[in-house]
Amino acid sequence: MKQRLHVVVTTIIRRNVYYGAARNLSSCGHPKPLSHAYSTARKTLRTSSLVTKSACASAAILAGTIAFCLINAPIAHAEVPISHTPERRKIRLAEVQKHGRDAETKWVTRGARVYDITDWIPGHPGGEVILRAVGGPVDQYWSIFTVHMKQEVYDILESYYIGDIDPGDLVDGQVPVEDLHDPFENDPRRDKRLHVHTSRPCNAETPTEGLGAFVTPNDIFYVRNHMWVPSTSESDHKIVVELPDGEEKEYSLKDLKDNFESTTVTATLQCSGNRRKNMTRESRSTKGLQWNVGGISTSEWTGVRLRDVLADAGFPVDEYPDEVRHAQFMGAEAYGASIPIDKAVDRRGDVLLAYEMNGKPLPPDHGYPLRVLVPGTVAARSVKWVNRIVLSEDESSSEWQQRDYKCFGPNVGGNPDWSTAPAIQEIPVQSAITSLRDLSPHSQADRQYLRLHGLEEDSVAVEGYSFSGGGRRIVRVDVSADNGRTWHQAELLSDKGKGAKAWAWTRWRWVVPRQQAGRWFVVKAVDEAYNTQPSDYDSNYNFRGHLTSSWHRVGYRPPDV
Ligand code: HEM
Ligand SMILES: Nc1nc2c(c(=O)[nH]1)N[C@H]1C(S)=C(S)[C@@H](COP(=O)(O)O)O[C@H]1N2
Ligand SMILES: [Mo]
Repeated sequence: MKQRLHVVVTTIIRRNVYYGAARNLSSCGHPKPLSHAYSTARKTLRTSSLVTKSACASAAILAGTIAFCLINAPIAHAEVPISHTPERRKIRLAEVQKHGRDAETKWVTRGARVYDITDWIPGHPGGEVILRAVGGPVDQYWSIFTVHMKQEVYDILESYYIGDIDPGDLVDGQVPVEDLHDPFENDPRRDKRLHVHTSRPCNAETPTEGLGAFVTPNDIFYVRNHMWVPSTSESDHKIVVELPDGEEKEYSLKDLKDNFESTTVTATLQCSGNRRKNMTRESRSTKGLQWNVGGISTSEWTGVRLRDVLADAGFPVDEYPDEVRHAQFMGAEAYGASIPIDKAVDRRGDVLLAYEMNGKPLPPDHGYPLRVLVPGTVAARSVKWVNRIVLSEDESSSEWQQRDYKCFGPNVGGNPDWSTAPAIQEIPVQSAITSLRDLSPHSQADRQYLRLHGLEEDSVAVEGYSFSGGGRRIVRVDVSADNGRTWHQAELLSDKGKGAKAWAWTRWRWVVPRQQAGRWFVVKAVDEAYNTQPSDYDSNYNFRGHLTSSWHRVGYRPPDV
């Protein structure tokens, strides 16, 4: 209840103090209106959150009430005389460009209008990433960060209006394409074998050949980017650890490599959207990228233990106060997420600040030069290009922690109360068929393979992966050649991964005489807690298609003979 209250009140504060109070101040002609209100409200919240929950709630109620009064009070300055509003002046694009990152006053454009957002920047809820847009248009960024596409945000921007772009600089009323800064300019070239869903930002599946190997080759490891690949380098990259009392400690990559023991962990990462396409096909439409079975890959990750770094930064990793509950991670391009503190400091949790994949520096798409690796947890928490860690009572405030990567009941529509479901962390047991292959005793290679399995007739070789969250081992994989009427146990391959628990997938295979093969092959796995996968999709449906893990079915047609 208190938690609910906290969230509700926080929302009131955001809405009213941030927007309302700020807007009122701005209409009085206050010089530092919005960012001021924003930062004050955010600081109050942050500090109060570490006192006690009830104190926080009262502080929040008070602030919310003040804000409510403010927003509902008659606005004394509502009728600002026309002469007080800034002149509508014509501004050349070349002049806008001079007000970039290094300029004293920073401008942006939206459509054909120009804004001086200098005062807004320090309080921007999305942080410093806003600087990417200054000196040019925000339009292309806002179409990536769609959280801006609403009246409240347009109103904030309008309060910084200073003039219009000179029509001579526009083509069809728009800023010409060559003057738009390309957010994706730093994205790398990618392997052609990846199955691409979107390229800007890049979202691409591991092809079948990658799903067949225990360790996925780096260049065909699936890619899931919400935005662009930020430009970072090993020599410049820094990571800041912020302790609960606000104290900060900074590390360069060299500091990490020189001063901490390096560790290697074999871990599978699975996107919570893996197999979403299966849910859409077998139940109904889901919102999100339609991943098939390739939103999952495995690597040998090398890095330093997060636990060791937190201890070095002064955090008592074995005996910390109950109020510290989450480790938040920020990525250099603005992505963010958090994990429970217990996982972050668990001796056997193997959470790493990783700088290598399969013995090579992380590729740009996978977080170069540094990413978090949270084994056994949904991949959305393994933040790439990580540059800040905050230990806090609260989860990350990012939309990927608060308003996405959560599951709801099959009946819940597309506009849920996000605060009512927990953020996905450990993931459920999963398995999929990645290949069906006909074997014939007439082929010499097949004949040898068949003999290994005690068979001499035409057969089908079935292969795939199985995996469970939390380091839970796979203990059994059940397979069926007749759509689940009769079952057999697949052979589990005994690949050895590194790490304290079973963080990597278990590959399996099965060879079955073709005579027994019906229309559908099916697989389901069982983990060491005897968790297993749901048989149907309807009962497990959620509108975002997260954590699709129902029995995987693949159609089969015998070859024409
Ligand atoms: C130029 C004027 C801008 C204004 C007035 C503005 C305003 C805002 C506001 C009000 C929010 C909070 C929205 C909410 O939570 O409901 C927000 C969030 C955010 N903004 Fe901006 N923004 C601007 C530019 C940008 C640009 C150019 C970028 C990226 C290049 C950006 C990135 C973000 C991100 C990543 C978040 C949200 C992060 C999260 O949910 O954790 N913003 N912005
Ligand atoms: N900084 C950052 N970290 C991120 C993401 C991102 O977009 N930006 N995507 C997350 C999601 S949803 C997934 S599934 C994994 C994908 O990691 P990969 O691209 O290395 O496979 O990264 C996670 N970490
Ligand atoms: Mo993901």
